[in-house]
Amino acid sequence: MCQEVGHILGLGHVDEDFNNPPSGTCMDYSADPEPNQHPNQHDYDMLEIIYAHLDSVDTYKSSDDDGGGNGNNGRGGGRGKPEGVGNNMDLNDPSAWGQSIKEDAQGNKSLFVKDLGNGEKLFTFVTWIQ
Ligand SMILES: [Ca+2]
Ligand SMILES: [Zn+2]
Repeated sequence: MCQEVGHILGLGHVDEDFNNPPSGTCMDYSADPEPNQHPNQHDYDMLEIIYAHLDSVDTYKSSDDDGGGNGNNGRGGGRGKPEGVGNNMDLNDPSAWGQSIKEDAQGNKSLFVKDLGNGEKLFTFVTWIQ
């Protein structure tokens, strides 16, 4: 369960070798699962990187600044997806995701960013399940 939740959050497998020494994280395949029942520090470090807040936009604060709008003003009121964003894109088509900026442990592209203009960016997280 720990590994599947890790996948959902964007983590890959440490390795898929059941017979090497367990590495102490639930993201490792192992015939000796006892030491592998929790995330390790590397997993938490990866989550920090994946979910790093890299821009200066504070959506929580902006929802206070604009009078607590909830999306009806067309700019999203600071919460959730701004109205209309993505309506003209086929997000099932990877070419709509923009530039890849991160790879998972297996080297698969796992995070994309597309600049939508007007200070808006679209981030697409891709989880590769094996
Ligand atoms: Ca292993
Ligand atoms: Zn897995």
